[in-house]
This record gives sequence, structure tokens and C-alpha cells, in this order.
Amino acid sequence: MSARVIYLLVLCLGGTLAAPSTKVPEESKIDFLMPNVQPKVADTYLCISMKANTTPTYIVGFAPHANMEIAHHILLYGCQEPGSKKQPWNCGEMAHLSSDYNTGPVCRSGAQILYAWAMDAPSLKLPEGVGFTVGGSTDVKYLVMQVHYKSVDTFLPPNNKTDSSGITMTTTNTEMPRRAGVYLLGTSGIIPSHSTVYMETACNFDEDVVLHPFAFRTHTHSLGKVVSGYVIHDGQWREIGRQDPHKPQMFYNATTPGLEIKKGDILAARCTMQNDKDVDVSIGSTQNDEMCNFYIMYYTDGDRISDQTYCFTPGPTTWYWDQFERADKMNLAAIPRTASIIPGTDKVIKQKIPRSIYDLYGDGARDELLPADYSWEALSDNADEIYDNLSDNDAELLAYLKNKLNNY
Ligand code: IYT
Ligand code: CU
Ligand code: CU
Repeated sequence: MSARVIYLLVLCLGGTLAAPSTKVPEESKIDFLMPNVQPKVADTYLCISMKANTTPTYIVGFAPHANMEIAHHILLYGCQEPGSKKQPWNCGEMAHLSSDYNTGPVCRSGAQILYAWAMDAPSLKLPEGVGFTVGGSTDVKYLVMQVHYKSVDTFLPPNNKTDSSGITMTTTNTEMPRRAGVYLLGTSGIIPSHSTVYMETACNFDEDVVLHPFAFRTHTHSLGKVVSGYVIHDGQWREIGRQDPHKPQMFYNATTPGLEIKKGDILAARCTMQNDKDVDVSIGSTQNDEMCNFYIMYYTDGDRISDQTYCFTPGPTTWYWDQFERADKMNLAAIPRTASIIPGTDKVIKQKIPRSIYDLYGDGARDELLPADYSWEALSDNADEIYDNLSDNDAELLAYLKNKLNNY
């Protein structure tokens, strides 16, 4: 059953691509749906793949077919090679041993996100004349769709239902005047126990192509409070997007319309993370780890997209925006105050460090420690415990601060 559905899907895509191209864009709808799956373990992530054709196809629209009671999120990836040949397969961040499905990564190589849906969010509309190019000579040889089944009650007795959630894509063979792409900003790093830290990343945009960002997506696990992304042009910070990562993690319209990203500009993002746990949390791939991601969806006028597709920097406790090689061009005094404000609220979420560090340097020192809006607050709770119990990461944070102080 499942194999046949996939086979039909592949035939369908092949059929569309074989049609002769005409002047008027001829659009087709392609269903990319789960083949009546029945995951039995909560938090199962299932993937299916579809081969793209040898001639380019332009995806000009996405419509989700899902219901938030069943599918928590859907991600559409472009891959050079899919994570498995068996359909469907378990492609979760922590593959479940008890799963009925074969496990594997989403993509074996060349992963990039093309579309995201989550929790009954409305469908994303691409701007006029914009399409994602897949197949042909592009890096997208396969499309892979991942569906997150958070609760599996409907699949168990007595209901025993099956699911066919997915996406309907609107495609055409007619070349689109504008091409869409996705650029990912992220960090590595550590969020020390009982602290609030900024995970920051910055990169030069150094390509001879102008990007028009029109949508953005944020991604953290549970410790993210707010994620914001910017383009800095001649020392001026412009917000591409800012979101509470506890809201559905889909693509939202850019918060500043009409922005451009040009050669020589700096792209920057910050995740404000709060760790109230008794253990340090690192960036990593499982749900027990954290992530700090800011995705920019853009279009270009023409057929060329950015060759650079991502930017990752180390993050806390050693790397902040002021460590960037071109920090002098960032105008750190102009970091928007809102960078660490959750949309719809008005309080700046400041970095907080364990009392132990604060005690060592006191008020004056704290103010000297970090530039711009890097004001730190000392934690009042757990102060004594933490003081007696400096973890390795606190020690690292301390070393960093000491080093800063020595430079004055
Ligand atoms: C460590 C981390 O930040 N992982 C992210 C970013 C990432 C995206 C892709 C990493 C790799 C990729 O191929 I595409 I390697 C991460 O895993 N983000 C998740 C999805 O896996 C994409 C997310 O929902 O944004
Ligand atoms: Cu999900
Ligand atoms: Cu993640």
C-alpha cells in the first residue's frame, strides 16, 4: 500500500515535468502526503521522499493538509540524497528504539529547509513571480517531508486510525522571474545552569547577488525566550524578524518589508535563552539539548541564489557579537533595544549570571564588562548553592569575564 502511493507520487511528478513548457505558466498541484501511516509512539517523526526530475521544476505555492491534533509540525526539505530508501522512515532527532519504522536522518546529504508548517498556522504565500527551483542541475535532487506526530492516541485501539497529513505543492515548468532560497543563522554554545544568556551569531554577506528577505522562521527547544534577526548596512540595524520560539515554528512574514541584503552587509541573529535548570544545557541534536536557529526566506531577481546557505558561530560562553571579526562595522552601540524583547511585551530580557560571578566583580565591574546593551543582572535565588558549586561552564564564563576585565 505505502509503496504504491509513493510510486504514484513519483509518477505524478514525472508526468508534470514531461509536459511541454508554454508561455502561460501551466500550474499543477502535487500532493505529497503520508501513505496512511500509524505511528504508535508519541513524538515520532516520520519522513517520506520524492525524487525531483532531471529538468527544473518551480514550486510556487504550498498548502498544508494537516490538523494540529495529529501533526505537530511539517517540514519540507530539499536533499541531495534522502536519508533512507525505505518509505516511510523514522527521521526524528532521537530515533525511538520502539518505533515500527526504519530509522535514518532526514537527508543523507545536502539538507536545506524549503517550507515549514506548524500547529494550524495559515499557509505561506510566496510573493508574485517567486518560485523554489528543484531538480535539474540544482542541489535539490529529492524532496523529503517530515511530519512530527506528538500524540498518537488516534492511532491506537480502539480508534486505530491512520494518517495522510502532508502538503499540496503548486508547481510549474515555466521558469519564474524570481528564485527563492533559505539562509540559516545559528550558534553552538552552552547555556550555564541558572543563567540567561544571549546566543549570538554574525556573518558577512559577501556574494554578488541581492537577497530580498520576505519571511523568517525561528527554532529553539524549550529554553528559547525570543529570537531576532537583522541585516546591518552601514552600521544601521534593520529587523528581518523577531519571534517567540514557543509560537508555532513556521515561516512568518518579515517584520520589516522591502529589506535588501547586499554584498558587504552583515547578517546577525540573537537567541535569548533562559536556563532555570540545575544543569548546563549545550547546543546539540536531541530534545535534551538546545538549538538557536534563525532562518531567512528570500528571493532574488533572476536565477541565482546565494551560494552561502548558512552561518554558524560558537556562542556562549566565549563568543558574542563583539567577537565578530568585523565587530567594528556592526555599530554595537546601535543594537536594537527590542532584540531581547518578546513581541507583544515591553521588558528587555537581560543576561543573568550566577551570583558568584557578580560577587567577584560587583556593580561597577559588571557595567564595564560588556559593551552596548550587554548589562548583566545577578541572580538572587540559589546564590549560595551556585557559589559553592561552580560548574566547569561557570568557570569558563568566569574566565571569559576575567579576560574582558583584564583588557581594560
Ligand atoms: C544544531 C542545530 O542548530 N541544528 C538545526 C539546524 C540545522 C538545520 C539543517 C542543522 C542541520 C541541517 O541540515 I536543514 I546538520 C536543526 O536541526 N534545526 C531543525 C531541523 O532539523 C531543521 C529545525 O527545526 O530548525
Ligand atoms: Cu513538532
Ligand atoms: Cu532542534
